[in-house]
Amino acid sequence: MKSLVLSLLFTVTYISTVACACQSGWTGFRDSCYQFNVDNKQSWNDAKNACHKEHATLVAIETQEESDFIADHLKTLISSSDIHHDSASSVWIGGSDNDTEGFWKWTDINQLILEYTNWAPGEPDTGAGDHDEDCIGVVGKQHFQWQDRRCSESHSYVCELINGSHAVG
Ligand SMILES: [Ca+2]
Ligand SMILES: [Ca+2]
Repeated sequence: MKSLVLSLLFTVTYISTVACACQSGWTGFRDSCYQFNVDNKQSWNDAKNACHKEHATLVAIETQEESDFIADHLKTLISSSDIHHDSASSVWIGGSDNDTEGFWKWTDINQLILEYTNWAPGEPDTGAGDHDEDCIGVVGKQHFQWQDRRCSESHSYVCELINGSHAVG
């Protein structure tokens, strides 16, 4: 009887862990679910609003592991012919210095970008002096490291649902 209870307990625990997966169209990593919108190109603001409609945020990349996960996933989704072109392989993430020039922030979670950064060499360069590159994109040609870019450019984007795996399960 005791072993039956234990095995039931194990089964219930196992099923509830598996059932707490991401919604269809989203991919789980750690405590978040991610939606990779590579065929839908938007300005940075429109991309952010599109994530909000999904009750999610424009992705905040806070660790090297999360960065590797996203880069690896994007490599499988973006065609190799596009990967060498800035405009074809750029993907918006949730960082900007819209509020205060030079202070980069994960806007949706209102957190200054301090501990982890992954700028491409020479970035951020604020657009060669005209100070209007206020939004962060990752660029395939540069191994999905970060560039500051003009927010009005249309690019693919990644949404993140923090604790999404728990919310669904
Ligand atoms: Ca994150
Ligand atoms: Ca730049």
